[in-house]
Amino acid sequence: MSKLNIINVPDPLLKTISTPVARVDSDIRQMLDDMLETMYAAPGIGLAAIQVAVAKRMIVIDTSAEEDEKSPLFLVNPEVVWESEEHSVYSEGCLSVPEYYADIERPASVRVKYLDYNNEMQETLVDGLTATCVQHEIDHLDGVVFIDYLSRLKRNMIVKKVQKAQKDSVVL
Ligand code: GNR
Ligand code: NI
Repeated sequence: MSKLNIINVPDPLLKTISTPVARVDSDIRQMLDDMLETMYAAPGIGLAAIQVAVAKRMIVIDTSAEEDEKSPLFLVNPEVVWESEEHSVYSEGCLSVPEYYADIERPASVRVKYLDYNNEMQETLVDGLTATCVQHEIDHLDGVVFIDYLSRLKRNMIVKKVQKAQKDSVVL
Protein backbone atom coordinates (compact mmCIF):
# COMPACT_ATOMS: atom_id res chain seq x y z
CA MET A 1 0.00 0.00 0.00
CA SER A 2 1.16 3.52 -0.59
CA LYS A 3 -0.17 6.96 0.16
CA LEU A 4 -0.70 9.11 -2.92
CA ASN A 5 -0.46 12.87 -3.45
CA ILE A 6 -3.80 14.74 -3.58
CA ILE A 7 -4.06 17.55 -6.13
CA ASN A 8 -5.83 20.84 -5.37
CA VAL A 9 -7.85 23.38 -7.33
CA PRO A 10 -7.16 24.97 -9.79
CA ASP A 11 -5.29 21.93 -11.20
CA PRO A 12 -6.90 21.45 -14.64
CA LEU A 13 -6.88 17.66 -14.11
CA LEU A 14 -9.83 18.16 -11.73
CA LYS A 15 -11.89 19.18 -14.78
CA THR A 16 -11.20 15.89 -16.57
CA ILE A 17 -14.03 13.51 -17.38
CA SER A 18 -12.67 10.17 -16.14
CA THR A 19 -12.76 7.01 -18.26
CA PRO A 20 -14.71 3.85 -17.32
CA VAL A 21 -12.73 0.90 -15.93
CA ALA A 22 -12.93 -2.19 -18.18
CA ARG A 23 -12.56 -4.73 -15.38
CA VAL A 24 -11.66 -4.68 -11.68
CA ASP A 25 -8.39 -6.66 -11.81
CA SER A 26 -5.44 -6.79 -9.42
CA ASP A 27 -3.98 -3.51 -10.73
CA ILE A 28 -7.28 -1.71 -10.12
CA ARG A 29 -7.57 -3.33 -6.67
CA GLN A 30 -4.04 -2.07 -5.85
CA MET A 31 -5.13 1.43 -6.88
CA LEU A 32 -8.31 1.17 -4.75
CA ASP A 33 -6.21 0.10 -1.74
CA ASP A 34 -3.84 3.05 -2.25
CA MET A 35 -6.79 5.43 -2.57
CA LEU A 36 -8.30 4.12 0.68
CA GLU A 37 -4.99 4.56 2.53
CA THR A 38 -4.70 8.09 1.11
CA MET A 39 -8.28 8.93 2.13
CA TYR A 40 -7.85 7.63 5.71
CA ALA A 41 -4.54 9.48 6.09
CA ALA A 42 -5.97 12.82 4.83
CA PRO A 43 -8.38 12.26 6.66
CA GLY A 44 -11.48 12.28 4.49
CA ILE A 45 -14.73 10.34 4.04
CA GLY A 46 -14.41 9.93 0.26
CA LEU A 47 -11.88 10.11 -2.56
CA ALA A 48 -12.15 9.98 -6.35
CA ALA A 49 -9.23 8.68 -8.43
CA ILE A 50 -8.87 11.99 -10.28
CA GLN A 51 -7.92 13.62 -6.96
CA VAL A 52 -4.74 11.54 -7.09
CA ALA A 53 -4.33 12.36 -10.81
CA VAL A 54 -5.74 9.06 -12.16
CA ALA A 55 -8.56 9.64 -14.67
CA LYS A 56 -10.43 6.37 -14.06
CA ARG A 57 -14.02 6.10 -12.81
CA MET A 58 -13.39 4.79 -9.32
CA ILE A 59 -14.13 6.12 -5.85
CA VAL A 60 -13.66 5.02 -2.25
CA ILE A 61 -15.90 6.07 0.63
CA ASP A 62 -16.05 5.44 4.38
CA THR A 63 -18.58 7.50 6.31
CA SER A 64 -18.46 5.36 9.47
CA ALA A 65 -17.97 7.27 12.72
CA GLU A 66 -14.44 7.40 14.12
CA GLU A 67 -15.34 5.25 17.13
CA ASP A 68 -17.01 2.57 14.97
CA GLU A 69 -15.45 -0.15 12.90
CA LYS A 70 -14.15 0.95 9.50
CA SER A 71 -16.54 0.21 6.63
CA PRO A 72 -14.92 1.02 3.31
CA LEU A 73 -16.94 1.13 0.10
CA PHE A 74 -15.25 0.68 -3.28
CA LEU A 75 -17.30 1.90 -6.24
CA VAL A 76 -16.04 1.42 -9.79
CA ASN A 77 -17.97 2.96 -12.72
CA PRO A 78 -20.64 4.25 -10.29
CA GLU A 79 -23.92 5.44 -11.83
CA VAL A 80 -26.92 7.02 -10.13
CA VAL A 81 -29.95 5.05 -11.39
CA TRP A 82 -32.52 6.72 -9.12
CA GLU A 83 -32.64 9.82 -6.96
CA SER A 84 -35.18 10.86 -4.34
CA GLU A 85 -37.38 13.89 -4.84
CA GLU A 86 -36.53 14.87 -1.32
CA HIS A 87 -33.36 16.96 -1.12
CA SER A 88 -31.03 17.65 1.77
CA VAL A 89 -28.34 20.20 2.48
CA TYR A 90 -24.90 19.36 3.87
CA SER A 91 -21.93 21.52 4.61
CA GLU A 92 -19.50 19.99 2.10
CA GLY A 93 -15.73 20.05 2.07
CA CYS A 94 -13.23 18.59 -0.39
CA LEU A 95 -9.67 17.34 0.02
CA SER A 96 -8.85 19.20 -3.22
CA VAL A 97 -10.20 22.48 -1.73
CA PRO A 98 -8.63 22.32 1.74
CA GLU A 99 -10.25 24.25 4.59
CA TYR A 100 -13.35 25.49 2.72
CA TYR A 101 -16.92 24.41 3.34
CA ALA A 102 -20.20 25.35 1.71
CA ASP A 103 -23.83 24.24 2.03
CA ILE A 104 -24.77 22.19 -1.04
CA GLU A 105 -28.22 20.80 -1.80
CA ARG A 106 -28.53 17.36 -3.38
CA PRO A 107 -31.05 14.49 -3.53
CA ALA A 108 -31.33 13.04 -0.01
CA SER A 109 -31.01 9.45 -1.20
CA VAL A 110 -29.82 7.78 -4.39
CA ARG A 111 -29.70 4.29 -5.82
CA VAL A 112 -26.24 3.58 -7.26
CA LYS A 113 -25.10 0.86 -9.65
CA TYR A 114 -21.37 0.01 -9.65
CA LEU A 115 -18.72 -2.68 -9.91
CA ASP A 116 -17.39 -3.74 -6.51
CA TYR A 117 -13.88 -4.76 -5.38
CA ASN A 118 -14.48 -8.24 -6.86
CA ASN A 119 -15.69 -6.98 -10.25
CA GLU A 120 -19.29 -7.89 -9.36
CA MET A 121 -22.16 -5.62 -10.39
CA GLN A 122 -23.95 -4.18 -7.35
CA GLU A 123 -26.86 -1.85 -6.73
CA THR A 124 -27.37 -0.13 -3.42
CA LEU A 125 -29.58 2.56 -1.89
CA VAL A 126 -27.72 5.16 0.15
CA ASP A 127 -28.94 8.10 2.21
CA GLY A 128 -27.67 10.68 4.67
CA LEU A 129 -24.00 11.64 4.51
CA THR A 130 -23.20 8.61 2.33
CA ALA A 131 -25.66 9.79 -0.35
CA THR A 132 -24.09 13.25 -0.33
CA CYS A 133 -20.60 11.78 -0.47
CA VAL A 134 -21.41 9.37 -3.36
CA GLN A 135 -22.80 12.30 -5.40
CA HIS A 136 -19.82 14.52 -4.52
CA GLU A 137 -17.43 11.75 -5.71
CA ILE A 138 -19.37 10.99 -8.92
CA ASP A 139 -19.20 14.75 -9.65
CA HIS A 140 -15.38 14.47 -9.47
CA LEU A 141 -15.50 11.71 -12.11
CA ASP A 142 -17.32 14.20 -14.37
CA GLY A 143 -14.84 17.01 -13.70
CA VAL A 144 -17.08 18.82 -11.21
CA VAL A 145 -15.93 20.13 -7.81
CA PHE A 146 -18.47 21.33 -5.18
CA ILE A 147 -17.33 24.95 -5.51
CA ASP A 148 -18.62 24.86 -9.11
CA TYR A 149 -22.11 25.21 -7.55
CA LEU A 150 -21.16 28.54 -5.95
CA SER A 151 -21.14 31.95 -7.63
CA ARG A 152 -18.11 32.69 -9.81
CA LEU A 153 -17.09 35.42 -7.39
CA LYS A 154 -17.11 33.07 -4.38
CA ARG A 155 -15.40 30.28 -6.35
CA ASN A 156 -12.62 32.55 -7.62
CA MET A 157 -11.99 33.85 -4.11
CA ILE A 158 -11.74 30.33 -2.70
CA VAL A 159 -9.44 29.13 -5.51
CA LYS A 160 -7.12 32.12 -4.99
CA LYS A 161 -6.91 31.44 -1.25
CA VAL A 162 -6.21 27.73 -1.79
CA GLN A 163 -3.49 28.65 -4.31
CA LYS A 164 -1.90 31.11 -1.91
CA ALA A 165 -2.00 28.66 1.01
CA GLN A 166 -0.36 26.04 -1.21
CA LYS A 167 2.43 28.44 -2.26
CA ASP A 168 3.01 29.58 1.35
CA SER A 169 3.29 25.96 2.48
CA VAL A 170 6.23 25.32 0.15
CA VAL A 171 9.27 25.65 2.39
CA LEU A 172 12.11 27.46 0.67
O1 GNR B 1 -13.73 14.31 3.30
C1 GNR B 1 -14.70 14.79 2.70
N1 GNR B 1 -15.77 15.23 3.43
C2 GNR B 1 -16.98 15.58 2.86
C3 GNR B 1 -17.91 16.24 3.67
C4 GNR B 1 -19.14 16.58 3.17
C5 GNR B 1 -19.48 16.27 1.87
C6 GNR B 1 -18.56 15.63 1.04
C7 GNR B 1 -17.33 15.27 1.54
S1 GNR B 1 -16.19 14.44 0.53
C8 GNR B 1 -14.68 14.92 1.24
C9 GNR B 1 -13.52 14.18 0.60
C10 GNR B 1 -13.41 14.55 -0.85
O2 GNR B 1 -12.94 15.58 -1.26
N2 GNR B 1 -13.87 13.71 -1.71
O3 GNR B 1 -13.84 13.98 -3.04
NI1 NI C 1 -13.94 16.15 -3.16
